[in-house]
Amino acid sequence: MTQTPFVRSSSVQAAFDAGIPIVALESTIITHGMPYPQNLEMARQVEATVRAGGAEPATIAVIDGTLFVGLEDVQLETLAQTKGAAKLSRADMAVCLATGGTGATTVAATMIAASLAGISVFATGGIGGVHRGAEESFDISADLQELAQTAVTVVAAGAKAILDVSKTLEVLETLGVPVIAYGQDAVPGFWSAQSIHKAPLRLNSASEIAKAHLTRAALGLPGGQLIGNPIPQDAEIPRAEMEPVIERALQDAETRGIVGKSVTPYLLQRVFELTEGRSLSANIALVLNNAAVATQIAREMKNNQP
Ligand code: PSU
Ligand code: MN
Repeated sequence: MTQTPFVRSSSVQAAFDAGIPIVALESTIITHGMPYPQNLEMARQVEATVRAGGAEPATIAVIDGTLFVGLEDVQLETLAQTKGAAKLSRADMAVCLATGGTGATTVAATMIAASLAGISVFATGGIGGVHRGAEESFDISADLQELAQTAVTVVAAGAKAILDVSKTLEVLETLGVPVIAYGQDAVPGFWSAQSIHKAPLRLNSASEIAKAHLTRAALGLPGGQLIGNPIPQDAEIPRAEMEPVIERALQDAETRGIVGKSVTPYLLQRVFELTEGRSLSANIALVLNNAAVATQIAREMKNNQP
């Protein structure tokens, strides 16, 4: 085994050495969250957004037993077309590495890799959370525990609206995770900017978010922050329109006996079908918006570092 359990791409290593801010990006959204070829277009656009904002993107994935922090374009292209990639969370990453496997990292696994590689800011679409009916299924994403223990600021458009958002917020509060809405009072509703859930915290600038991250570290508090960044209004699908679609997708998942890791990918795919692709356009728009905000935070983090 090499000294570090991960490999930085040459451009991520160069940025790291030069003190250029880096934004981590996940790969489950590529392999399990969106269909090909839109997934590849999205992944490339997200990287371009980060670069345009003056930071270096680091898309994270396990390929043939190596944990890559930063992918070459050809690796991104291959991954986007890989059918059998595993979906890696905290529980699965070591086994995948030890057996030479290939897998995409969820929010939880991406946070772990980012933290190992010295990256403090990460942009995704929406985090995993407490599923509806969790009182029966016990299905609660490992993303929540990860936010409680790994010091990475995660920029998302809220928890995915397929979840039980109230319960997700309760668990995050119990775990001591700051849930910060960016520039508005409500927790963003993923496909819609607003929601019925008031955010526990609100900040209005990237600089305040960066300072809050550094202050948590100074206080010796483990864990990260969840930033709820609303989807741009011209790209949103109103909540009233999405809710019946989500209900239908949930029913279909139950009828088909979908459980465990497959639940989120199934629901996203079903919502895509039921909205005739509109959910995908919204999802891409919100990810790009999150990448732009994460880039600003990463830059502020560098400016404010002791
Ligand atoms: N954001 C998206 N689409 C996705 C995801 C996030 O817009 O597919 C992925 C993330 O990798 C997140 C995962 O960690 O969905 C949640 O999966 P689960 O509910 O099984 O924990
Ligand atoms: Mn789950």
